[in-house]
Amino acid sequence: MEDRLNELRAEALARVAAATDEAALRAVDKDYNGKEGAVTLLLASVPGLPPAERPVVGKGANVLKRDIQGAIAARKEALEQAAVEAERSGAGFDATLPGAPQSRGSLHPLTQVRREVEAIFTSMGYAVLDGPEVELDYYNFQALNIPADHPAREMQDTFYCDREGRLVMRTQTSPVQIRAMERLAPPFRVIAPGRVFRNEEQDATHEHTFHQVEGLVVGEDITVGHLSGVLKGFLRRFFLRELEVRLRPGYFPFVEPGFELDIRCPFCDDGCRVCKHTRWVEFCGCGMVHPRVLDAGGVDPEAWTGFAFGFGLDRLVMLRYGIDDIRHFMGGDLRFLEQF
Ligand code: FA5
Repeated sequence: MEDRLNELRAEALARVAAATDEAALRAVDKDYNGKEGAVTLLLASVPGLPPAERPVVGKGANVLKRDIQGAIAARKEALEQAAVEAERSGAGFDATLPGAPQSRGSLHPLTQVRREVEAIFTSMGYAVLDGPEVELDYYNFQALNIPADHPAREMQDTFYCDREGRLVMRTQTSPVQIRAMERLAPPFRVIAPGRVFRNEEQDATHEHTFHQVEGLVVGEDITVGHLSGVLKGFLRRFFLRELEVRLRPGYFPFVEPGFELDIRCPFCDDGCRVCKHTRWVEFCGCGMVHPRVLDAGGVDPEAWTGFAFGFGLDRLVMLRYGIDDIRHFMGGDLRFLEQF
């Protein structure tokens, strides 16, 4: 039996030494260590051997198996090394050629601007919150003072996720207002940026999937003055100059009084395409948090007041970069994305 082991060893190691590629090495491994390999079969025969021979052959075969595997690994490395050497010293190899160019990716403009918005609000003491994109009808509508049969539901065409209408793709980031109140004890200030969805016809300024940034401040004696001061402060930091703003009455069931806040067009003095020649650009919906909404969030409306706002992030990015069609954002066209 020991002769057989020596024979196999000599044979296998000679084949490894003679192998010139990886396929040949794999064949050696299979022929000796594979399922039907010579060493494997030898090991399988051990239980049938006379007791005195069993340990010698068993141990010998195991050592041989390891040695063959070691020789294969060493040979493989030597072959690879040789291949590299050959390529380096061969004609046509030019170590001075520049490497293959690596193209560098960049963050989506919506991500860049969202981070900037977060940084500005964080510096004003706001926490940044997140909320689910698939939301309960309760948070998206009911708790925001929009009961099931309320006409305001028609202002935002909803994608429903189930037949019962209990789960919706959130149509606004406002549900995070309720989630924030449930979780945080006043006073607090938060923003909640995120993706929202509406079953709307798409055009240059409307997408079915877009982004909003919600803001909510709850505290003692909060007033409309605080609301307009915060938004003005934000706009100044974002556009790096003082932009005139105006509040118009606006209806949202979850605020009272409610407003639309417009900003003076950042692009012109006397009317242009962006402001549709009105010199004003709509910026956001906002107002004082409705007592019923405070109540739904578990905040005592007798003790606390608050303001809330919600603006479209996509439209803010469009204003920043002069982008004329919102559909570029999700169009996946690299020529658009590479500019940022
Ligand atoms: C709201 O969604 C309210 N939740 C805002 C709010 C929050 C009011 C807190 C009061 C207090 P509105 O439907 O107007 O409001 O949408 C807010 C902003 O989202 C708009 O000003 C606009 O910039 C953006 N927006 C609305 N619909 C679309 C759309 N289809 N595509 C892109 N942006 C949109």
